[in-house]
Amino acid sequence: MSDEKLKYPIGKFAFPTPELASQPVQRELWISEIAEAPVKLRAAAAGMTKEQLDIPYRPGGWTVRQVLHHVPESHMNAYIRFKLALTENEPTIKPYDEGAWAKLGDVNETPVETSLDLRDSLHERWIKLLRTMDDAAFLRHFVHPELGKVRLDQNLSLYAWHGKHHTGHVLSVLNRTAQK
Ligand code: NI
Repeated sequence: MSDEKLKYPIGKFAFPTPELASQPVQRELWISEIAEAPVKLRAAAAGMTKEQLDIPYRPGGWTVRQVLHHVPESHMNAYIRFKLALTENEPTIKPYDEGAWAKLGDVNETPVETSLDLRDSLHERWIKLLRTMDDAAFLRHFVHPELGKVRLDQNLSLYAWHGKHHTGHVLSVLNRTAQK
């Protein structure tokens, strides 16, 4: 399998146009994908052995264990960005070094089950928030220091992709190790 396919199992992310992102049907699809994502990742990770959890999803990449801890870390930041954009005028958000976070001590010390549970709770709150947002709320935005203005409906699309992206990494390790 090519390194590109290992790195981007469902393809690279591209922000949708503002026109597409503002369509309620499209938004609802992304919200549904975010709602279903924790169950899908949990299913992919279920029954993985300790050895499989320590396999990198690509040469030089994170291990499955690091991926499983990364997803709620990323989505906690995303949730906070949504709340900031909903409560402040064009807040500038704080990027974080996800690679450095993945190397901090808790990632090796914490059972992956804890991060799967954390994500369940987080997505429960996040989905409740998303389902209370009206059309105008989805047009609010935050400022990312590197990306510039990011509208919430377009950001929604990013996280619908992000969940599937990392589930793809776990499935790819499962498939490769099953063949051996
Ligand atoms: Ni990620």
